[in-house]
Amino acid sequence: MIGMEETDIKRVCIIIPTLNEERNIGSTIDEFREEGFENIFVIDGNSTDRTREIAESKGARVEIQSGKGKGQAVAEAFSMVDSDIVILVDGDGTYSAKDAVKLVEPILRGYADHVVGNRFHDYEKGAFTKLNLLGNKILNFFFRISYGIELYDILSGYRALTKELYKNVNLMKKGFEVETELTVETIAKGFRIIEVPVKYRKRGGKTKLNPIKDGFRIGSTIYNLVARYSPGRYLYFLGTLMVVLGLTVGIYVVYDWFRNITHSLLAVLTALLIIAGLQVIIFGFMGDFVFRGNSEIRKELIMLRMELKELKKERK
Ligand SMILES: Nc1nc2c(ncn2[C@@H]2O[C@H](COP(=O)(O)OP(=O)(O)OP(=O)(O)O)[C@@H](O)[C@H]2O)c(=O)[nH]1
Ligand SMILES: [Mg+2]
Repeated sequence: MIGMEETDIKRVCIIIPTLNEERNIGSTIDEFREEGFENIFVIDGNSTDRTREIAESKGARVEIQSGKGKGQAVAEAFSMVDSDIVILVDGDGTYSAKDAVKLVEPILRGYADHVVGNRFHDYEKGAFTKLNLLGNKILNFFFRISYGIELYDILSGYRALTKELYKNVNLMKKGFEVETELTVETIAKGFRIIEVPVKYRKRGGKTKLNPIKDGFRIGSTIYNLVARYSPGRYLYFLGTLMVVLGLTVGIYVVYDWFRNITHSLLAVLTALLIIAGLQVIIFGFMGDFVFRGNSEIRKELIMLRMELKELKKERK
């Protein structure tokens, strides 16, 4: 394989969550094998078709998840594997194993902890339904304005993560919010995330995703997790709202004052809204400052803990 040594390939585990994917799981595993990956882990959601049988016959390790949902499956898989790097990929045949090297390279070179395959550069006709494409664009836009981070495909199912990261993400969401949560956990804990372009093919077999229900769930997850990344952002918003309101009332007060009409109470309200609003923004700013410092320290502690663990292992 171009760009990856055999020793590097051995450091990678491919994790595939599946639920009734008998149509695609076999070819998905075959493709990764062709690229040289031997460590393949299928976490199955109790499929009622031949998914597990096929995966096992292809030599993958297969486990049945203890709970329900893709999110729970991913969290459980992270606790069961121990490789330096994991690649997370859907078992529906939509991603190409040839792109795996693109995901792993930035990690091997040491400039990312989390690499996401961006599907929007090169997708097959029909791979996204119109609704899914629109929903994806809206959710990514919503993510960018909420977090101020330039990512364009936060819901991609194809990504690579370092051990430091996947052993330390806190995954509470059970379903299709898992990609959002993985992304937010990465930036909240101070790890580096980047995107690389990947191919995206049309799905064979039935989707498990409900675009409306899951779309809204993902949207509310993006909003609800803002506090994990930056608690101050809520306050920026509130403060800005107060200042804008204050300015609006203020303009009215000044306008009338030129016409010799005085609104004393409204003038007081204007001053209060603007001053309080500015204070709320400053509180948000200070809150963020403290939070970011903590997040740096947390990251350092995580690294230290991992290094200690490795040391202990070596001693044994
Ligand atoms: N273990 C497990 N896997 C699941 C579960 N739900 C979905 N999956 C798998 O997660 C992967 C992604 O699910 P998809 O239905 O393809 O969802 P999607 O990729 O967001 O949507 P599409 O664009 O329709 O493909 C697939 O490999 C599914 O089989 C679940 O509850 N448990
Ligand atoms: Mg899919």
